[in-house]
Amino acid sequence: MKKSSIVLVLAFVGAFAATAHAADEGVFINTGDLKWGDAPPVLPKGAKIAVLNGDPFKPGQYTLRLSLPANYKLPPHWHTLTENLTIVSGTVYIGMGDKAVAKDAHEVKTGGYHYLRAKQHHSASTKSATVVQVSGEGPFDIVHCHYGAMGLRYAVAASL
Ligand SMILES: [Cu+2]
Repeated sequence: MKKSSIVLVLAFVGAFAATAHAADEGVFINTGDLKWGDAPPVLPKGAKIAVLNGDPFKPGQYTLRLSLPANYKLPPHWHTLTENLTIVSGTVYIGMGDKAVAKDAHEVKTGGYHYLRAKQHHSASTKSATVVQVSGEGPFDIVHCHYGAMGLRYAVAASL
């Protein structure tokens, strides 16, 4: 089970590496140019991902967007490196710690920003369809706090 999930992640990385832009002359993207695909299986079903710059799964700068449906719940997890989150549309609710407690979540609305230190435990959820932009230094990974919550602990090939 675990092995087959890992293969899926690697296939996903290859697909998006092909669409990642070489930034020699800069990157100029409008919303309509974004190429959306299913997010890797380490994320709960329903999320879409578009890579704007770089390869999020390799060392170096990256920018990606996640499109999350209404009532989406990303269980408690952490990232090896820092994360910058900008809310493009909708609202994301970010809870800190190992348990997702809805009443304690920070509400970050359209245009809002969230910075997360490396390895801070947190969770995220939505009430309506929401698009967030994530940027930072790759490789971007997701490590679930509760092993087995998603059937796969790591989202990035470099961590496997
Ligand atoms: Cu996160």
